[in-house]
Amino acid sequence: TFNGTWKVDRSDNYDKFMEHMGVNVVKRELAAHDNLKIIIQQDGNKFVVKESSTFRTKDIEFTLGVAFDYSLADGTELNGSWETDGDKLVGKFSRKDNGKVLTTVRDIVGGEMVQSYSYEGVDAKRIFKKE
Ligand code: MYR
Repeated sequence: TFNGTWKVDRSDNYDKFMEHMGVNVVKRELAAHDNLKIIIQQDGNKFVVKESSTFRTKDIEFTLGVAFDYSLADGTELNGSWETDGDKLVGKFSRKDNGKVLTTVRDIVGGEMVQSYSYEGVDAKRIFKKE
């Protein structure tokens, strides 16, 4: 289950990934220390995600398979949805500004939540520990 409070512990290739997404260096340096915390509450197909970081706090509600809007901390707007694939959550989102696709997967590995991101052939991961 993904339910719980997850705090980012470490990231892999996140700077390169953000650079590829077009995030400027100042924001990337801030994002490297964003203290991202994600509280996930799943009830059947419905999710409430409470995101907080040094950038903002944001509540997101979505239903599996139903597209919704989401904006990144730098203002980039996405539209897409999450689905399940076995025990994983797979998200497919498109950028509204250029139509390009960002895919993301959440998986629980050894008690940690691993979130992978992929955009135009560049991959990154952020790994969260349960609080
Ligand atoms: C959620 O479930 O947390 C809300 C929806 C998340 C949508 C996809 C998030 C992608 C984040 C990519 C970060 C890249 C920064 C350049």
